[in-house]
Amino acid sequence: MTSEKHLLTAIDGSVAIITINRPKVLNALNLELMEDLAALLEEFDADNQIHVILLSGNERAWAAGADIGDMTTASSEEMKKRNQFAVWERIKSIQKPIIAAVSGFALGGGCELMMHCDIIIASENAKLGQPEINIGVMPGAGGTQRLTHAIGKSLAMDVVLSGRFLSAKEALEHGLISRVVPKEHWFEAALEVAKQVATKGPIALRAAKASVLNAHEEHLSNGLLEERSLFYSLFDTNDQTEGMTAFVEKRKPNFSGT
Ligand code: CO8
Repeated sequence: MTSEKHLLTAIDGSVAIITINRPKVLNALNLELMEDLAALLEEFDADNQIHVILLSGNERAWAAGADIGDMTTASSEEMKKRNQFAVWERIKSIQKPIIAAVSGFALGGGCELMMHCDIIIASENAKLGQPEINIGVMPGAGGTQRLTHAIGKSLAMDVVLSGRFLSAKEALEHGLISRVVPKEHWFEAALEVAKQVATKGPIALRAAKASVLNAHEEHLSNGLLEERSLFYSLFDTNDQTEGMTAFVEKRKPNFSGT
């Protein structure tokens, strides 16, 4: 399997477990990882022995976002050519339930990936947010849409515009995540939920997932396209280059508004 390095897999009964494994960069999501993740999800989606997929990170990070180093000098045209969102569409199309086991940081693209999952089990230490604004851009993989849908306009604006992180407790209170579990056994608790869901009828599981998603997908499409277009446009600004370069150089950005 091409994904051995940055994605680990295991099978527990009818639960497939995928672990994001780039701990040195807090599981930052580069394109290669995302391609392999989509391929693995599709593989498990087509496997009759698998009923539920559990997607996990490590204790310190679920995923701290898209890999900033990959985008620092990219122009809007280059970003469009990369067509990175095709892979997110594939993840969106997975029919079996995906359960997220989240500990530590779930930020930016990491938070967006988390929101593509169907049940989100978070450790009490989880820190969730869309801090793209700190590096001169905005969410691009559905963050402004799914977050707003989940927690409402006022708090979503706060999170997206201030870049602040939500605690697991706050996220639970506002409906972003499904359950908060003790940090000592966050993974086991999520696996337990996955195993329990996996005992249900697989056909009914797929139908129920599709139906719940239908409750808001209809309104999602236009919002996602508009978000993507705005996200791309920011890659023609000096503030994007400065914001991302500052992160890589470990200094505060000096935004010029150009
Ligand atoms: N990309 C690349 N490297 C990262 C990222 C990232 N997103 N996050 C952390 N790292 C690296 C750090 O550079 C550092 O590397 P090194 O040890 O080589 O210096 C290592 O991970 C550990 O990080 P820190 O030393 O910064 O750890 P701290 O505990 O001090 O801070 C934080 C943890 C707060 C999570 C901090 O690392 C941080 O702010 N990270 C960036 C968070 C962020 O801005 N995420 C959004 C990224 S942009 C995005 O996701 C856009 C998505 C658009 C859709 C996808 C389409 C492409």
